[in-house]
Amino acid sequence: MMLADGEIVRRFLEAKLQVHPDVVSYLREKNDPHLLERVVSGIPHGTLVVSPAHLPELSPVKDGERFLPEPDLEVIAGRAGDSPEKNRFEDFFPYFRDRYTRLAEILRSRVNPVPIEALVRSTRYRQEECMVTGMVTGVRTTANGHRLVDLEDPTGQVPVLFNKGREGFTDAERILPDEVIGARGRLSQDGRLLFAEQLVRPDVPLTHAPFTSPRPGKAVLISDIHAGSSTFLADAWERFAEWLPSSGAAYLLVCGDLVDGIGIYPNQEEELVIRDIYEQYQHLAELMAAVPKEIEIVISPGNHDVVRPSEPQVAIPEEFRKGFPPNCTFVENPATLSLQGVRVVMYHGRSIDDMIGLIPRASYSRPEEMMVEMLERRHLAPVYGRRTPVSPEPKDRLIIDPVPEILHTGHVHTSGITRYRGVLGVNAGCWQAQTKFQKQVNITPTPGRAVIVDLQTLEPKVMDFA
Ligand code: D5M
Ligand code: FE
Ligand code: ZN
Repeated sequence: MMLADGEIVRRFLEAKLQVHPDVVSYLREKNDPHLLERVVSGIPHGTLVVSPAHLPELSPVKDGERFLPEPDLEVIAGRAGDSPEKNRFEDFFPYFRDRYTRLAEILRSRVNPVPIEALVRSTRYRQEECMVTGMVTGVRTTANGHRLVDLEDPTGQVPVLFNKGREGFTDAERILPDEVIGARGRLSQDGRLLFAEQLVRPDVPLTHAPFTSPRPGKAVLISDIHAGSSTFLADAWERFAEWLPSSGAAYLLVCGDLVDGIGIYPNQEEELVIRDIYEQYQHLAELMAAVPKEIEIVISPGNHDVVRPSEPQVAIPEEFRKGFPPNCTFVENPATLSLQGVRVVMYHGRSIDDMIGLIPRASYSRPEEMMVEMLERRHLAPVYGRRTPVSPEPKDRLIIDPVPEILHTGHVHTSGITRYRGVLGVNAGCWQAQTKFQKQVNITPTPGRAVIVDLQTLEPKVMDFA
């Protein structure tokens, strides 16, 4: 006996549900009364119309079949328009206070701090074990190889010494200026120095259990297209664009350096094939228009883009968005997205340069390690005022909170993947061959790669189109 359309519709109406014609024809084709019952009973409360999007989580549907899940994209932070186009804030005191307060709050689950003023003023704490939290206002390595830190909280400042003989000293070797840390230790007899026994970073909780999507969905992560550059790898991109429709991806995330820009470095004209900034974005628009329209594209800027360099960088302005298809969403740098509930922090990654310069044994060939450094500090750009310009807004938008499922960066043009306490870190690489500058400083890029992540398992796969 065949299931008739009328019967199917009636069954839904009994359950006070309307039903999309595609769902009716799907169920008719399947001709399975049990499947019909499963669908009806599995629809969430409050649903008015049953659409094809309801089906995949109820019955296993393979990618490439007619009923692909509908994309479910939400921008949680860093929506276009969130930040001012020009730097509005000059006072960095509120910025640092917010950074300290929020990171110290995260530390509070593991550190029970004494205000630094009380610590140094009162004789009560002399040679007692105690804890402090503070921002690193200065850090150096002593002649004997120890790490000496100036630690400051809103009440005062104290020097903290991390002995190189302590087990796990590499954590203190990596202390960066401006990061917020906790320290447990004993105060010297004169009360002028804290001998640290333990360093505590805000970090990702050990109990962090990443969310995974209950229904199928995949996201493709890329960055650093550098449209307009003479070193843009059109052939590799072509192969990527040919693969994309069959990838099963519902999302494409592009993490900055969309175009090569103009006037970014001296004599850049010599390395451009498109010398007009509008035309560079036009070219990018053409590349995006060739992406299947069912794929939601999220585009955030980087240091080569047309917006203010200080972070958070605003979304690409309207006047440069002509010709982009409607499936493009422009966001800020950084931005936090939800893809079917899986949270992704997109951050171009300029701070990686600063961290590689300051952290012993760090390398451009392993950008994933710097993503771990970010997660440990719960901050995308811990070092203030070097090569990463930050707009000192009253709320520090570069703090990593909440902890996402995926951290997506770019900028260094080398690919790297890591998993840290359940968080997947991805740097896909770039679409630009080695530039003259990178040759001079010995940066060997890994161009032509995309990373596809399964949102049900958070498993990444590197695709090489070079
Ligand atoms: O940066 C690509 C990579 O090259 C990134 O790791 C920084 C490095 N780079 C590029 N230009 C410079 C200059 N002028 N100084 C130092 N390091 C640089 P991208 O953002 O694509 O240019
Ligand atoms: Fe780049
Ligand atoms: Zn960059």
